[in-house]
Amino acid sequence: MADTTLPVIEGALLKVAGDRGFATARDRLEVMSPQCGFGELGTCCRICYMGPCRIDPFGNGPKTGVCGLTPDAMVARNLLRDTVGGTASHVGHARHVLLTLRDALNGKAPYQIKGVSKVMALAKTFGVPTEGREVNDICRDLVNIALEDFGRQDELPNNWMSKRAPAEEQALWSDLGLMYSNPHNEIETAMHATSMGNDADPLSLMLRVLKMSLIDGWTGLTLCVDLQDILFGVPEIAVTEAAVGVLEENSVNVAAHGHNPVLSEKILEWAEKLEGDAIAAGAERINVVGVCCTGNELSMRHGVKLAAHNSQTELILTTGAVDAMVVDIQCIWPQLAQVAKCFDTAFITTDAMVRIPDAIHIPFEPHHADESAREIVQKAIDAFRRRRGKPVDIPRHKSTAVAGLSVEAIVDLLAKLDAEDPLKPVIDNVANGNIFGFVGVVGCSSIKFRDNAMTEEMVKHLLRQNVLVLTTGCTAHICAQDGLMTSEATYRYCGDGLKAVLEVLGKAAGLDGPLPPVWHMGACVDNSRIVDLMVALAKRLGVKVGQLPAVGSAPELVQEKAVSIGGSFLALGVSCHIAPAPRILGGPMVTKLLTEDLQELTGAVVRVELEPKGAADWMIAHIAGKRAALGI
Ligand code: BF8
Repeated sequence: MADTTLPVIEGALLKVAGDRGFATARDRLEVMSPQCGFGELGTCCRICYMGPCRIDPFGNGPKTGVCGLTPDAMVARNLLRDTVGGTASHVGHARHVLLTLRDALNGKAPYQIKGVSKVMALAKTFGVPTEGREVNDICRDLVNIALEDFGRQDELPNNWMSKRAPAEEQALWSDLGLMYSNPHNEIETAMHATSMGNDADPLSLMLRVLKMSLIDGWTGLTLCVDLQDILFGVPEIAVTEAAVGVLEENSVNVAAHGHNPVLSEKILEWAEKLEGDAIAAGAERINVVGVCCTGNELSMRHGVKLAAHNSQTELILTTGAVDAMVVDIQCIWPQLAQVAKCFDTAFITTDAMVRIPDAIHIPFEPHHADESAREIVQKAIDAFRRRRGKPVDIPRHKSTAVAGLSVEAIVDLLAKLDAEDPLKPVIDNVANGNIFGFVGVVGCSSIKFRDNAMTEEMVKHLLRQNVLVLTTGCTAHICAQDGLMTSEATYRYCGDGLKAVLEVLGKAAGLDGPLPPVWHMGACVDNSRIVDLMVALAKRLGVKVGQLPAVGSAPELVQEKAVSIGGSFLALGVSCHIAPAPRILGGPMVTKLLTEDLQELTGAVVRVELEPKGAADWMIAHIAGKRAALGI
């Protein structure tokens, strides 16, 4: 990147790794560069064994694959497989939570229902009777409705989508043939359609991309989050801290990394239960810290401190201060086991799907959650015993951060201003321009963009223009580490209109200052919370979601999951900024479809901007267009 504004925390972490002689992902990327141009354009196909085929759309080489597949079909097919990868990850996570909830209700898994209010709200949505019934019975009905979605073969609309998604948008999706029934069947169909000799029509393939993304949105995210809230509680506003400085030299540091709170909630519980053992081992306490999305889950519900986002995971291990890193699913770099080995850190995998050479594998499944969690925390205490007296190097940087902004927490807060009509203060301030618009800044942290602080800089440009930023995933870590989830950030970065609104909200929340301008709404699955908030605002205004002055942005895309999440925003009519470019540029028709013509289908477009200011400027202009269309 031309501009180097390396965030101070990254700088400190890279110095520790360098001082201690570790090569990092940056070094591995450098050796790898330049990366494959065909891959970047999306015109590399290795689906059949007549290939691999490579099309250079700008040169004089082959214009189709050996089978005659066109570049547009090739990029669309590859994009669909990316989307399947993302959707399968979230749907798998959702199903695991569903089965855990079912087993908990049947007394076969040691979890209790903590989100009674969520059970009641969902019962209303799904028409489940509540009068005179036990919470667990109501919940069993909800579980059965969810289970039906995973088993049905009748092609009737998916329960969760048809009851949770807004009706007008569903009518559009129905017209476009995007409604779905059983998510598993659709994942199978998409893999089948993209295997050699099936769908070769780029438009048909791109509609499949949108359909797969909707499955991600309504089953992978919404169903998952609804059920997680039932099991673990609906997040409430809480103050936490973020960045590597949350590690404590004299405590047993347990880093929970991955995505699924079914594991991390138990680790937290057993860390409390085994505190005495840790003290007996010479530690001050057990310090559970959060990494990536499971960290976000813990910070949202318990105020657990956030240690690192994805591109910092290997770096925090080089401090030598992490006694155990326990991981579940998704975004776990194999390299972590190698770094852990150098420090005698207990790097513990727990899911049969995530086996990594040199890791300690302790199978964790909900039926025996307590036994496994106890063993894992015990391993951390043992590792602390071995670490005592050895040098650690923990950069002191950290920031306070406000987390826990679930839609329910936001509405509760707004109800203090207007109990009858909680969304009215927001609507009024959007109408008068104090809130110019909303951007959901979501997704990953990428070493390709960290050196110019892409996310932080882009967010600051948005705040100056009175845009409220909603965030999840690793971008939430980035914002938290940079102090963007503090009252000071409101004073320092926001335009006057947004500052005034946040001052009123901060007072209502009982904070010492204004509410922060970047709202931590959770993990990547919690993007459904951003959607829920937008749906509620649109409903209150009587418009479609796509008409709101709102945009999505994934400024540091890494994972397939971010692709399918982006697709779910597009299907809702919410335009998305993205960096780097998705791997479609070798297909001119697909590129035009996503950047222009999609406007005619769903009302949304994709925009690639690689620099923070360019990205913010485009979003501001796009929001201005939406405002003008609304007449505000
Ligand atoms: O689901 S933001 S790098 S940790 S994919 Fe992964 Fe990306 Fe981080 Fe969470 Ni989301």
